[in-house]
Amino acid sequence: MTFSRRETMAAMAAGTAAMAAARPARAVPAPHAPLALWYHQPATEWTQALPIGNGRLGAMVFGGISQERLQLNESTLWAGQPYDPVNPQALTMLPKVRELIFAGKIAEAEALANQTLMARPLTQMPYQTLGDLILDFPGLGDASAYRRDLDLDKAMATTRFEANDGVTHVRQVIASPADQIIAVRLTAGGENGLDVDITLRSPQREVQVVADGPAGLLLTGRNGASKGVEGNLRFAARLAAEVEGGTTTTQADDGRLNIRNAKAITLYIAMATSYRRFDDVGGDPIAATAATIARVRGRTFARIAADTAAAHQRLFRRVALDLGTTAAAQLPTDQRIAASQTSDDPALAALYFHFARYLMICASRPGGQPANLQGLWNDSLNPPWGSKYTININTQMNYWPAEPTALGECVAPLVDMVRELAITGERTARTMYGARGWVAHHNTDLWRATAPIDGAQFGLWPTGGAWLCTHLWDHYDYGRDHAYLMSIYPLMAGAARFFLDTLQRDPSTGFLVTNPSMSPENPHGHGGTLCAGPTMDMAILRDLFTQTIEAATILQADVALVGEMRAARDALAPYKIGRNGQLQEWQQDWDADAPEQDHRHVSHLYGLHPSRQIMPDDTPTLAAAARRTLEIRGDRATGWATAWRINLWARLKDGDHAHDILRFLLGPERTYPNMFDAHPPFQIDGNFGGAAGIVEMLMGSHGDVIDLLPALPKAWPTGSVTGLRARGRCRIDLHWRDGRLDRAVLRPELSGTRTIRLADKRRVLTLKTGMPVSLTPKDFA
Ligand code: FUC
Repeated sequence: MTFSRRETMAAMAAGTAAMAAARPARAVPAPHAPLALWYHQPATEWTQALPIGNGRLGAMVFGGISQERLQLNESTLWAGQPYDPVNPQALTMLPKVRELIFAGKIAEAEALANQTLMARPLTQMPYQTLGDLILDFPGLGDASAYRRDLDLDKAMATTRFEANDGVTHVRQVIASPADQIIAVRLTAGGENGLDVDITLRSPQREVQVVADGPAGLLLTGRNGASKGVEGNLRFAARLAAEVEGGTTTTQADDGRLNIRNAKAITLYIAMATSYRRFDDVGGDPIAATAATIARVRGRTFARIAADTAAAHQRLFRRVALDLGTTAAAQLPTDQRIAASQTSDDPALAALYFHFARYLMICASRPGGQPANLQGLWNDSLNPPWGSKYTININTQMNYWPAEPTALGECVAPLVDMVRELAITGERTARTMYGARGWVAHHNTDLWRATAPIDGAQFGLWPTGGAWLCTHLWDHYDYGRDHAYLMSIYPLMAGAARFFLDTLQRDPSTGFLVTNPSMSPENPHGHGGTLCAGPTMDMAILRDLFTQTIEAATILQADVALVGEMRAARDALAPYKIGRNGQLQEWQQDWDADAPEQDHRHVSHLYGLHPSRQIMPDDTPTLAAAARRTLEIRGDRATGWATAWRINLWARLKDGDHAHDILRFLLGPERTYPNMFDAHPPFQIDGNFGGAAGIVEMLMGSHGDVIDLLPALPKAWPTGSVTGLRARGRCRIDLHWRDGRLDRAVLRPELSGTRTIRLADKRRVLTLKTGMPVSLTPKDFA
């Protein structure tokens, strides 16, 4: 695609003056592949650096000229060690707190809960940085023709510039899933060769850096304590340099490796900790990193890079998205973000979508940890909210785009985490509630802590594990793998049993409700945040019971339990519409009294999205009430909360409203120059939630119903998406023109009956495995 000079100039003028000033004299064109983030200048801040990752090892690449920094992460390097935060005192005090809540004495209940029902310690362990790899290039200063980029398709970060002597330097960085290594390739085109001084550093404890053979470094250390939980993880980072030509001197005394006059250099960085499982830190990171380095010896950077790209593309290339391209797409990524509030740049939304899929593949791979609040990337020992797993929205949001954008494999770490939470959560359920099954509250960490933390007004919410179970079910519903369903059914049944044992009959209505609980983090203006039976809990439990009943039915299991779940589900408090026409957040019509009318959480809309209990076509009265709630809450919130609103408006089929909010999300207030989501500060959920919102605008998958272009905004008149996935193993391609569907292709991998909806028309189809079906608007006449 080509653009006139006028178009390009107009797009550039929309960029900020500051950004324009940063441009070097010699402009470098955009990379050919549009699926790249790229910049004219090195990163000076972490939120300008570019992320790479293989699910376990991560690095943020700064792209400096005289000094390159790779900030390093290993996904199991958290503070602390296995610990038990369960508070046995809770069991005796629970009845009193429940009684106070039912009596409306919320402040008293909250005070008592804070004294007696909370985890010890009151805070969980943070995810932490491992440290940095620093490359100093003596003699390099100013450069021209500078460009750094992150190729989302190759999964490679590249920095390229011309030094003063005219020599072209190229630096490539990858994170290989197959070789479990970060690899760096340094080349310089001139006669003189490359000089570089290499160090590893870490802010952790007991850190030592020693020479590791003639061209290597070994950094070892131990993690820190947090809230009285002593650190007991050992970790290692091992670097090996393969130098072509030149001389290498290892200065072991100050942990430096000096290389002079090399033709090219490949660096391999292996990292590991002694973490084996949430209850086992018996691993040997020194041996593990040695084995990893030994395995890559004899391989080449080119080979490892090709394998890395192939492994990445196997997932990444499943989906293609074209929302149209304008001249703005020619600009560097930071300038596009800066200009996004006024420019016409639909390709920026597509780039954001692809970046989210890239991040998912890099942060969440089978066998590893799930994506935490910062995915895999964190430069701090004490990051915001501990960079943990907040399971009252944030972790769930991370995984919203995974199934519909054909990244079901990436959900495996989340499923594994739930398997472990069911173990720790069983003890929490028994000891603190006297209940069967298992429970997890609003947060967890590497050690799978499940007791309520941070204060009753944030943490005393028992529904986090139940919400995660809906993701277990969704993974089944998209893939329909019977053996998988058998393996997760006990987790779902365990979560359901906890609520069968702990639901309370509301004395004023007779319905079953959770108590104590809250509508996550939103004070209701009647003495605090705690309450009985918030709308969100009722909706999550409706899903949990329904899905567990369905699973039991498919597996022909647990007849007695199914009966209990049916009875409980039918006795849950129903949705209510309040005096302002809104969907009520609490059992009482307190919404208008709540001090924060624009509160970021919209928990009571869970039934509209991510769940499908409320749908404009099926439950129009509730959908109208949900719409009223959204209008009252407003469009702009923290990053993730903004992203949630996009999904909600898309479910209401208001594409233009959803797009307005998406535009705000893509702007400089909610997106950093490296495209990381700004809560602020950085939190990755908004990236994933934003991508999920784009999917919701284009395709809806609800039970056996597939909605085609349910919320297409005017801003994307012509475009296409291929490879989306609907429930029941069906792939979907969509092409549209002038705001109308042109053609849809369904590619079923399982036979079954589907209702396809296009606006208010519908068509019932019998799909056959492996037989694609092509539909045009005429098929809906
Ligand atoms: C929840 C949200 C905050 C933040 C934190 C990590 O507590 O209310 O906004 O996202 O999680």
